Amino acid sequence: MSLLVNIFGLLLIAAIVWWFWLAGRKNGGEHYTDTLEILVKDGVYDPDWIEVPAGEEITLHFRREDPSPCAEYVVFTDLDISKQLTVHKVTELNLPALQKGEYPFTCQMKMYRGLLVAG
Ligand SMILES: [Cu+2]
Repeated sequence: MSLLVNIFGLLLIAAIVWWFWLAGRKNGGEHYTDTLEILVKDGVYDPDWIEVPAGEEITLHFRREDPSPCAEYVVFTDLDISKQLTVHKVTELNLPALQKGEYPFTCQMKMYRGLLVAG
């Protein structure tokens, strides 16, 4: 009996992990367009998971609505690119053509976190 309970428990955990993983990807993921705006507010980038085309120069648009210094810069550590964001304005950030892969972006203290997925 307890074995059955354990198996059921494991299956339940697996189902929950699976569901959250899928749901997270679905909610967070957004396809890049040249009009996509990334909202910078309340400690999160929205969207915080963006699919972008590899091998093309792209321009990201950050709309910063958080006046706190925390949100002032967006930093792409792997690309050695950072940009100061203006409050209540849209700041454009040009990126070079990317190879396939994942490129995290953060504020300078790494409290805001997002991910570009080039593919
Ligand atoms: Cu910060």
